[in-house]
Amino acid sequence: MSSTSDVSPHVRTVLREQTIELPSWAFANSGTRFKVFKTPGVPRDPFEKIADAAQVNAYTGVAPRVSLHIPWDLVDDYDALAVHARDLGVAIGAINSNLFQDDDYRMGSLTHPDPRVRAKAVKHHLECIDVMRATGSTDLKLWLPDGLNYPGQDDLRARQDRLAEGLAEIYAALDENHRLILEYKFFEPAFYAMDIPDWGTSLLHCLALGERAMVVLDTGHHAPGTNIEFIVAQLLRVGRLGAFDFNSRFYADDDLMVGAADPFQLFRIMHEIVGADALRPDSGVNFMLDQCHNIEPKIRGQIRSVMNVQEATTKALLVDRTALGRAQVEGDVLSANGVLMDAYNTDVRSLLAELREEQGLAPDPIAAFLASGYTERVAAERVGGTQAGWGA
Ligand code: PSV
Ligand code: MN
Repeated sequence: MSSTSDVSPHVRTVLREQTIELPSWAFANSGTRFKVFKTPGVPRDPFEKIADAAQVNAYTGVAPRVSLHIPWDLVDDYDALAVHARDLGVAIGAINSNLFQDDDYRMGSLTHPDPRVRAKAVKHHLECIDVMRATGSTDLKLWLPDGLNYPGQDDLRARQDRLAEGLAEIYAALDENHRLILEYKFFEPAFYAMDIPDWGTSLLHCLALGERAMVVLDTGHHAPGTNIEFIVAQLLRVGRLGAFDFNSRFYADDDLMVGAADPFQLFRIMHEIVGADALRPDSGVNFMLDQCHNIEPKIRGQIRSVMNVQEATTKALLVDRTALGRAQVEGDVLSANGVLMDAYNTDVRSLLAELREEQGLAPDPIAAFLASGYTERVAAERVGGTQAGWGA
């Protein structure tokens, strides 16, 4: 049985160095097409979103970056936003472009049959690259809603050609220290054929673009039953796993807290990450969350999510890889599976609490956050203005 009492200094160091990036939109109101519920104290602008994200970092110690979504996070002065973030102990992470909320994109963005619309979509990315320069961000993240609802609606191959052309223009505009990270999704908003439905399509485009183009794996973007850790292993093999958009799902792209629906899947994913030594800070894998907290408190939801990733990571680090390798070579199926299950079934919460205390943090981040009174304070302070929302 695995236990946490004899955890190696290496494991402790890896856990201390792990970082998880938070999405600015997780702190805004979100909902379903049925209802967006308002929550007192929700941020009214990107500065307040960053202040909330900084709380998550303050209590977990491992969430030092915030992804922005443009234009949801449009501000007049990005230098000021970056300074604000720095003052609160965080930095600006990936810049997400938005190709899904403009009427012009009804028939697609970078794949649109009309060159004017394609040029507009490229231009939006040039603006995002300017935001990257002002904020020090190094990842330009693209997700395309593009696709077809009906067979025959447009030419599948021509759309891939237009996409390749647009991506190449965007890639050429990046600075040397920038990466383009490209997300895929099997359905929604298009229902017949998405233009980047899977990791293979994303990877093909990344390979054509160049070394600084990488695939983003959003855990909610696969058909039920897909073996996601297999995709993780494949992308790591070819050095093209650029980032995760972590969340969890019961049905479709539910955007629930990572590790809530299927903690065992999250463990299996982290097992592949550990096996490929991809937890190293310089591995090139950005561990991001892409979640929406529709009914639960948002900051607390983010803290819980970060803790879920930490717990899965710790369990993956506890796998006895020597015993696993031996059992695999011997074809001892049940012992091999037993090694994994031993690690997965280990309670790592007290080890993580201990590590937090070593770093001068409270052992229980959620209790400490609740006791701080931050929620009540911002609810009293943030009156007037318009609460930010998914899509605003
Ligand atoms: C699309 O479903 C997606 O996963 C992309 O990452 C978007 O940017 C994000 O959701 C918005 O919530
Ligand atoms: Mn995503």
